[in-house]
Amino acid sequence: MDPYAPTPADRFTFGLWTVGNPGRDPFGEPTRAPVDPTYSVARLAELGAYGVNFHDHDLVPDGTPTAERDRIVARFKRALEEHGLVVPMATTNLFRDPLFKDGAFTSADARVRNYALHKTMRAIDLGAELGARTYVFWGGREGAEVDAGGKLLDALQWYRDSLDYLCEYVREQGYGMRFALEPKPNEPRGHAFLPTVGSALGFIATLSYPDMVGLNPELAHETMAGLSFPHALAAAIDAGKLFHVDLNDQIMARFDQDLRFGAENLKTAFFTVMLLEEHYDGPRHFDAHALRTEDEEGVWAFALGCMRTYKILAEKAERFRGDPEIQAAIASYRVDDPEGTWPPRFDAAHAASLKGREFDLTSLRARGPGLERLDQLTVELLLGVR
Ligand code: GLT
Ligand code: MN
Ligand code: MN
Repeated sequence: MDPYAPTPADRFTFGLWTVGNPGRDPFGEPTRAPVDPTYSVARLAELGAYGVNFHDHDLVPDGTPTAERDRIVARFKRALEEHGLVVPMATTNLFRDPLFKDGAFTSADARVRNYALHKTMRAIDLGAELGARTYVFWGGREGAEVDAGGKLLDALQWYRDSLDYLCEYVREQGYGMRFALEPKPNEPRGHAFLPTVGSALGFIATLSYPDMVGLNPELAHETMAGLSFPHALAAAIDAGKLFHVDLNDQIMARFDQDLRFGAENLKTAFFTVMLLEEHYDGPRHFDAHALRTEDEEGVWAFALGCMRTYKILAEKAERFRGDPEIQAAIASYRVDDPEGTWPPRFDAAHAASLKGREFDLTSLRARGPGLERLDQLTVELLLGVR
């Protein structure tokens, strides 16, 4: 048996918008035909995926009459059952419709803000109907190109008011869902509100139901901001806020690429997998799409590639943890202090003695921690020669 063949136990998920991406870009028309969501369900199940996620509009186009909506949902549910896929996460498309051009929850027009709540509640109902436990908020249009409208502080308050309202809605409905905010620094807006994992973490603490709200960090988005994704993940894990994750790849300081997981930076992907394998038990969601050059076969090669690379890196992570030379190098990198415990317990006497302690600064300055060798061992492990 192929050890890297994905199975539902691996909990890999894709968005309908990912494998259904038609290969449109700002300069060119789609290169692939639209895909029926039930076809994506069948093909993803065949490849060994666990689930599929969607925006309201991916499944039920905006403006669909109720009877037609119910027919679409029933047909989709049957496809999920037939192919054994689940829907762990759902979200709202608050960026496609031109009325959201200056924001949804942060539009300066209160009618648009109310419409965003209206649309999101209906989309939450749809997610709940299909079993979603996590609800993602990617603020695609929440941002600005110019600040002459003077709404910077109001926008954050409107965003907060909207999330508080929607938390109340989910509680009142008894859906038991959690919200996951997905930061992104820019694109489509010039400057997005809540641009990074760090800013979203600070914002969550100001909400009325902070326990219901966490993060959906995306590898490409932190990379676009010039930040390290493993560092962002660690911050989310440390805060108990890693509710979901968007895996893909990205070249730093470029337009949003959403490349196949591991396509660009294998070391970042490796340390991402290490953290997830040790600290996260939710779905491994790929928010990426096939290159615009590809035909349909390229799409399924892309999807399989994301999952295989994750599994190969998970195996490498296990080897890393079991590699005696690597573990010895880590052990000698981390040094205990024989003259003082860590963490120190503060009291006045301890502080006085620590202030009076003589440190051997010369030897501390001279010590080399061995990181060059340790990192090279990691590279050789990834290259398959150990
Ligand atoms: C869109 C975006 C993603 C978000 C999706 C959820 S939609 O494709 O680029 O990063 O996760 O709204
Ligand atoms: Mn993205
Ligand atoms: Mn995403």
